[in-house]
Amino acid sequence: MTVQTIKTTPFGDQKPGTSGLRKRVTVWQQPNYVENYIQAIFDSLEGFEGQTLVIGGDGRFYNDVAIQKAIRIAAANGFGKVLVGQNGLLSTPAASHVIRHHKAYGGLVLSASHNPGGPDGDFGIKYNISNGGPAPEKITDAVFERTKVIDSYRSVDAPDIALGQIGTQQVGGMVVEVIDPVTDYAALMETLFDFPAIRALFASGFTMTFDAMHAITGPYAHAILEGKLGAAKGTVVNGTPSPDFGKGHPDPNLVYCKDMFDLLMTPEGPDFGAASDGDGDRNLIIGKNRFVTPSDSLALLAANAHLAPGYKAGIAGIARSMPTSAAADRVAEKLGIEMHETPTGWKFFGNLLDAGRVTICGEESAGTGSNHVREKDGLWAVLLWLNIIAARKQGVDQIVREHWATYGRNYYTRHDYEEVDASIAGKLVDDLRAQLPTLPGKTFGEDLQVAYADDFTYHDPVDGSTSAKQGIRIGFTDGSRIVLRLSGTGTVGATLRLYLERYEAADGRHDLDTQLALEPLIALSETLAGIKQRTGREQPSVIT
Ligand code: VG1
Ligand code: CO
Repeated sequence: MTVQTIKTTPFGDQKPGTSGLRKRVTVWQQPNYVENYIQAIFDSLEGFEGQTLVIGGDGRFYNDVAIQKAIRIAAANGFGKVLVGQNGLLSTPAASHVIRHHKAYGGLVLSASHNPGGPDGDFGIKYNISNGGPAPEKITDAVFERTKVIDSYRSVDAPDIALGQIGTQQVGGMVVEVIDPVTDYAALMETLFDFPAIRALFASGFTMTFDAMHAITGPYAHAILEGKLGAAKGTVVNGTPSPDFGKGHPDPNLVYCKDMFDLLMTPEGPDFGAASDGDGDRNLIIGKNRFVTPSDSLALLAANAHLAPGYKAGIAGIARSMPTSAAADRVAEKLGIEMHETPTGWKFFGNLLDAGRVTICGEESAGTGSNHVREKDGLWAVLLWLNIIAARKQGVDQIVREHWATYGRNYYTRHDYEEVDASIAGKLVDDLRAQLPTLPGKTFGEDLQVAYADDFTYHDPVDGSTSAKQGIRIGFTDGSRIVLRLSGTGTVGATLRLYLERYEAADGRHDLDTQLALEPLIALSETLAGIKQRTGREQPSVIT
């Protein structure tokens, strides 16, 4: 094998965000852009000679091109083996499982998740470590530093791998094994959930629709829901991955899954609806006449997890990202288990999961998962919901209502302002941060008294690391919260995310319209931050 060392010059913009490096496809298409980034990752790692690297992506445009480059660079850098999903496909949770199951050194996950794909869309690359989870900040910071000074990368002169062909091939001295992307993952799901009970549920006439959004979960959902669990053919819709997601936006929320929501609100509709995003790590859950907010879903899954065989011994603890509602905190309190609040992004859950301190984690952005992998997992959440429905013999609406009647309800919404001018957004956050010391003790309106106001700093209890400036929190004495932060996954301008929460006790009113219930907080956040006034936007781009 002849390793070539090829000269290159650095790009200034290869800073990984909340979940890897995400850019417009046209940015990735610049000569050496992919090569620089992958070489910078390998330059930031040690001891991988002869080890296994997992590679797979969500099938979006440029996936195949980037994978061929990655394989050659891996060979030239001395990896012993690459495991790659057939046709370059692996959902993000499946990639996490494959890394763990095959004891790989790490993996490259190629995706821009819920962002649109295609020649004008987004593409991304993320590095995951041997526990199967996203690299911690220590590594992503090192990668960024390396990208600023990189002057060469290594590759081998070898033909493309036949990604469609299951089995073993060679690139230079390195073995490349093309694996079925679904098999290992489906087997794992079977160990966690009561498949016979879910099969019986479908056999009894229970109906569901699962929208794969033309993205990665199609093959997984076909194999598991329709194949192993006997859901009717046609349960999975938009189930063939396409490079541009059928020109859609593979983000499973009420904006992009409006048709499914409407269907679930009609008497003729199915009993249960779910969807997942571009790379398969998010989930949307809608029961008949009942949308479940992701924050509530986290709390409900944690409270009922023991009904599934994989969690029958109970859960060790729960972690949620800071902007996620405190609904799960009440479950943890009742169960007498640990509760952790972490910054946004799954990489912050890894240490807690590895240390066995938490079993279930979740984010308000439609991400839930457990210690079975080190990524959030869309289909896992759907299967746990099905397991709970089968075990409790109740519909989603009834399960949700009983939960609120026990724990109270956390009304919750997120308002996103997308593609805002970055300097306006930055100044807005800076100005709000400057006001924070003056807020505690102040009362707004009749009864909104500020209990604390800060910019969230996380102290990782496992490795002692600190992550500062993770988002502004303004908490009130009645448990309400206003949270504001800038997105770390956008590719154009800045996205402002405003998160609002209000607690209503177990014997309180649980049937209010969410936006109305949160109206005083929405108005107060405009007074404090002035998003509409400063950006000139009349409305948020997305309300979840
Ligand atoms: C968003 C979400 C965050 C999630 C991240 C990656 O990040 O808010 O909760 O972990 O996307 O999800 P940000 O920085 O834009 O708010 V995915 O499905 O892109 O891997
Ligand atoms: Co995703």
